[in-house]
Amino acid sequence: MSRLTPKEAAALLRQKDSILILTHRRPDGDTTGCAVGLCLALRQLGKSAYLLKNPDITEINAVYAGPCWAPADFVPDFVVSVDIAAKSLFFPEAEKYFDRIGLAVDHHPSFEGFGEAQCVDASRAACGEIVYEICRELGEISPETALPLYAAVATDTGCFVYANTTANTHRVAAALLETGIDYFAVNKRHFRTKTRRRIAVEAELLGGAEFFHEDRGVFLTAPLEMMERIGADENDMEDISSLAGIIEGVDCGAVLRELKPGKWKLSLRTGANGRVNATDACTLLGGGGHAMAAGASLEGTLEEVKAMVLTAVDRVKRD
Ligand SMILES: [Mn+2]
Repeated sequence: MSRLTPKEAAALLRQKDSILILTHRRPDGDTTGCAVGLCLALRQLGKSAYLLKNPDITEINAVYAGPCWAPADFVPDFVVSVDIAAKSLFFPEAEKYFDRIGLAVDHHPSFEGFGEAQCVDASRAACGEIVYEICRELGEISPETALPLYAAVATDTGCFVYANTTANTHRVAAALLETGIDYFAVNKRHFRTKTRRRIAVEAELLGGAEFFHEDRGVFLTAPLEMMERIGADENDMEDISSLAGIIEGVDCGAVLRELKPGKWKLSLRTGANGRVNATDACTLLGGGGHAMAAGASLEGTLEEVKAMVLTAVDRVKRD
């Protein structure tokens, strides 16, 4: 096991061919953009590189991945994971590669430390910032590579507004813009467009907000019944966890989504004041993530999972 800089990671990749890139379960813009960007940069060197087909991909991210999905008979010689922090985040078809990860690239403080080589930097807002550096070492970044990498960096920072955004995030974005990509279209699609079903979901979540900790904490809940009533699907739920953070005075937003009957996904978003460390709270619940953004999987009725979340948050909160 070795820790590599982006430059060393690029040198390792130069020695490899027939490369399979893995994204995480319920893929977001960061894991998808990283995988596609890296795949195209490797192909530019004449290598054979593919993404393992992720069955959970949503329409908004699928547009980037189109040319990269591996054919069913692809046999990789080297496997790379991007933006995957934990074994539990490997989707079922990816699990068989867990013990074969040659290079793990990630930016989560809770990264579990798998992979023969690792290129991990928890100071990066998006894994896309690290993959950008790797791609830059591999050669000149083409607009085709830059576009998914821009989507990675933009989406993990909520279009450069979340507290994880740094000067480096902007430097990476600037370098990607200079390749001539249509970033306006990316940003319009990800941040300035909502389906009517999405607007109905947001209205339900905000209308049903339940406050705790003297209005500094809030539960926003999306039970299956509500999703079915509205006709909302995965495509209408992209980045729904950021919704709690827009409520004035809230520094602990818990978004609970029922994925299957009695099985919930908690997304915890907390404030820059450090009152609640989201990773500490989610670790108590068997999950993990970043200090201000973490998650966990929970089982029970809505009332039961809310009680579990409240207990965990109470244990880690500082006043
Ligand atoms: Mn990420």
